[in-house]
Amino acid sequence: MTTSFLPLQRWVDDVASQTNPDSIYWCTGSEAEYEQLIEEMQTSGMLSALNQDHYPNCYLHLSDPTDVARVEHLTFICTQSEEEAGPNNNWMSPADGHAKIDALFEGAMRGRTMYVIPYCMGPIDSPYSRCGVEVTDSPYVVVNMKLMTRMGSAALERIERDGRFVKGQHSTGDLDPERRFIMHFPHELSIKSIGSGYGGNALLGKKCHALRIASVQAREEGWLAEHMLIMGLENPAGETHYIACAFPSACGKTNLAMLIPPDSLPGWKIWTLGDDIAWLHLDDEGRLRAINPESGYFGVVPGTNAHTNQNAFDMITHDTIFTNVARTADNEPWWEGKMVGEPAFDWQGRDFDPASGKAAHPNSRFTVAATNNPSYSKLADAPEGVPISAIVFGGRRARLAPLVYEARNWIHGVLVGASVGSETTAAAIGEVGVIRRDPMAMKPFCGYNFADYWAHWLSFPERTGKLPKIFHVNWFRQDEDGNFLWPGFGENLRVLRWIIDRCENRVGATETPVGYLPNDGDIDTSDLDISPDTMRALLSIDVEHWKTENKHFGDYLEGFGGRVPEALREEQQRVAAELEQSL
Ligand code: GTP
Ligand code: SPV
Ligand code: MN
Repeated sequence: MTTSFLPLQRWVDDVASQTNPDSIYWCTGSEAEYEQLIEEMQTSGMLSALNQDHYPNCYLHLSDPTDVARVEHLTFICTQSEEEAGPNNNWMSPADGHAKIDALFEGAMRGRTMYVIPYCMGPIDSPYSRCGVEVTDSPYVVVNMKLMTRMGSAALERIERDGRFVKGQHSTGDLDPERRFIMHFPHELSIKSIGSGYGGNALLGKKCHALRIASVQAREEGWLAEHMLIMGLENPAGETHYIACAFPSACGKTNLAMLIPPDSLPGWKIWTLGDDIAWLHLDDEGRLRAINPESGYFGVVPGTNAHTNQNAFDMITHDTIFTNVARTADNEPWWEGKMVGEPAFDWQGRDFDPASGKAAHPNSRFTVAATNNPSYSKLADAPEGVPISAIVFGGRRARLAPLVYEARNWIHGVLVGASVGSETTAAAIGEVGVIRRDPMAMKPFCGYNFADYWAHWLSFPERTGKLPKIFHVNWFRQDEDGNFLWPGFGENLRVLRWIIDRCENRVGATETPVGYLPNDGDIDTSDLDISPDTMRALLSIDVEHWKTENKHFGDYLEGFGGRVPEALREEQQRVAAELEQSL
């Protein structure tokens, strides 16, 4: 297979003459192709089969020990002006970016096969979907793209019909961190990535295309590309509300998206539409609708067990690729927090020795098709997407943020999103557990200047009167000893229920300078082992702490200079003034 679409054929030829692969293979996306690649990777040692009796069609990939997470310091946005990329991004001019990375691509695929992967982000027949083509020398990338996207012949047909696609050029190179770069050229609709085979660095449809490139297109075209899960909540009366939630990396999106209702909330059902990315458009009636551009999950493994999330636990017992987990003596995958079995070999394939650290890497991941999920919603394939009732921001905050609060209006909601701060996690290389600003959970993923991004968010009320309400949640508040105050996981539905009740105007709330808080008793805690004091602590606002936080955010805005929208500054100052007036 090749293509009748000349610009694509020409680009593939150009990449091939630069990188010199031994052969070129156009992916069709068939099951047979997937099985063949899995077979070949077992022969080459890139994958190993896990216990096929207990984990049928599950395989393990151990990455290079220096290549285990996203590399934000090596990720660049290449635009003519540095201002356009903004202080939230690393910047290079397009000329410098190409020169730097092209030198590394020179001959990089020698001795290897170059795979051409046409893919479609979003349902194949949705007007909201966008296509791309990734060329890569990694068969591991191909099988992951097969699970994560609509990949192969149907996508190619759409590209030939539409006449446009995002170009993604990837090579694992020599995996030397000194020769690793992820470059984005938003105005050329192109991505070049070399030196990593891991997740968001290498599966270019995901963060590179569906967030960084798409966020730039979304701004130009009047929509939003966000780091959000999409889920449906069906109440016992059979009514379903859809919500979209933005939490930073490894802060609970996958778990929330496939939550299992606790026994105390009989009759509720949860439907998963997406666990990581949402594309949001206004429809003809002015409602915000979401599609999930992906069709699979690349999820955090550690912590997954029958108590935290039985759905996720079951989902990854078959047809799953594991990356960087440990293994038991009888070749089952193992990770910290699995609660059953014990590790014999660690994530580097060595005999497990507790003295050399964790058995599974903290950012070890599973890749599965979304249809593996017991709570998969068929609407994930609906071309028109689903209408969104609420947008929910969140993060890991040991102290500051209450369990839940509601923004007063859209402008305040944009402030709430823009001021998301969260403790860093193992999803990116760097120190873990330090609080950093992560506006809308998009710090690593917004392809342009945050100041312009906030202005774009703020422009929505001019276009519709039907915007969803905006909330903030925090499952991670801790006591003095570092214990989580809130049980989390399935019990989070109690909080989501309050959010839906607010959207339906079924419940009151207390107005504070930082937003609306639940009234005493309005979050149902029946059957929960949680004291009224703890509940009050979870819903309390420490005014002094909030003043400091608000001031920090004001200082952070200064870093974006005159580009910061006036309305956002005014809203931050309004909150500051009201905090000053409260006791
Ligand atoms: P990315 O895929 O990196 O974007 O992350 P994500 O937001 O999908 O994170 P995920 O759901 O995979 O959760 C990451 C970690 O948070 C896991 O170790 C979970 O066990 C933990 N976690 C998820 N939900 C909760 C919760 O409600 N409470 C607590 N305490 N931990 C949680
Ligand atoms: C994240 O880090 O937010 C992820 C994992 O979802 S990766 O695909 O590696 O970016
Ligand atoms: Mn993510």
